[in-house]
Amino acid sequence: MMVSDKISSEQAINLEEKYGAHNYHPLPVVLNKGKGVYVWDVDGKRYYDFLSAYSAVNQGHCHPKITEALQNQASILTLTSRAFYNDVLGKYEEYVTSYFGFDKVLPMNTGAEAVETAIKLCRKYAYEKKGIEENKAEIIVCENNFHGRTTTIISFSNDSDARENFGPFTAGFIKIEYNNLEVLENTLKSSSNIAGFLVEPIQGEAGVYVPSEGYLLKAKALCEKYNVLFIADEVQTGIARTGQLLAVDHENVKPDILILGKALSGGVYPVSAVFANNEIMNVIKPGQHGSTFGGNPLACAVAIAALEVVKDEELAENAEKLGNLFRSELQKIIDTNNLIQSVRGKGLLNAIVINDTEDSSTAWDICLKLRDNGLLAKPTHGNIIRFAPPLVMNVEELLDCVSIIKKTIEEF
Ligand code: IF1
Repeated sequence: MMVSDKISSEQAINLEEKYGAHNYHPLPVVLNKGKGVYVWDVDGKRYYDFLSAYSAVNQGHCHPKITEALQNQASILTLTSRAFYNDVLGKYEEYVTSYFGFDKVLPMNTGAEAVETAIKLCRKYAYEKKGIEENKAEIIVCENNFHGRTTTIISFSNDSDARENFGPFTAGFIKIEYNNLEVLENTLKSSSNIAGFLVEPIQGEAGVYVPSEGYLLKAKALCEKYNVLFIADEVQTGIARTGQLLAVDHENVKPDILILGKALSGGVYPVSAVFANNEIMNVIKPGQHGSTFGGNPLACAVAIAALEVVKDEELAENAEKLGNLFRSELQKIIDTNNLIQSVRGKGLLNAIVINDTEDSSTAWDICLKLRDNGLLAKPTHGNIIRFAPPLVMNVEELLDCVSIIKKTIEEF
């Protein structure tokens, strides 16, 4: 079969079922086109995308400026490996480091690779600059974290599906309660082998769990006090999603190590990155870390265009404004209907909690109805639905989405 051959939803689903590993359970809808805030299925039905590929498509589907950059670069030079220089990587590195305010960047491809990179960087710095005894470094992480799918990263997950029968696991992580500064300080105090604190500014997979105001700022201050690196995983929260360029910007926190992915490319190509200042980044020397595709010219050209769109179209400001509107409109629905318990989030990273148990199928069933009514969202756990539309949405479209959600909830 050719990529351009037309197939039905049923055929597409059957092909995946037969030939693909069963590592996902997608909502039954088969998409073949995207533009801005919309996606279309193979029958031509149009939907609002309220997932944005887990916040990768913040700039909207197939943004012309980003796809143009991809097409231009694709016909000139796509990959050299880092065995040779290319004429785009340096320009990109200058552009992104100034954009995010760090001395240096280390380019990778996926979020999990960037998290792995940050862990390696943190450990190496601990041994070579802090003098922690070899193989003794520990990194503090949070309960209910999500940082990716590699063997090391699942070693400190507490999701049983993510971990079961994938051991043995990587040592050197201490898991503490999220949003608890007292436990953080006690843990920092408990050992001189602590190298870093790895944290999501808002926990996405946990169900869009926003920590108390001041948590990140105080956690950063504690890390400074105990000379421990503060590592922010902004793979999901970064690039304007929460109403600021970075979620840590809400509290004016500057991480020692910053991890970005997803919307760094506008969802057009896998691009991730780790940022740090010279004192930290310079511990990595040739041969000690890398990736065949990391920093390739295609990725660099796409990422520059994607970041220009974020500034040109003021996506952070728009996410802040529409997020406030979305939560206040949803609150009105909640006030008159007890199917939804609460709405929470920041900017356009939001979730509703359904009045049902975690093992119920209610959130899934609501998502099926939302689909029928023209809006695509995905449950996280049995009773939470994440709402994260592209940030290029306007007020009129957002209100249209609110009425779809209202109608769906009332039908239920
Ligand atoms: C999937 C969740 C979102 C992330 C943070 C690193 C990564 C992610 C904070 C790894 C990835 C994704 C992956 C996606 C589901 C998704 C997700 F539900 F699992 F939590 F976004 F909400 N750090 N998150 O959120 O990035 O290697 O995937 O590029 O299908 O597993 P990656």
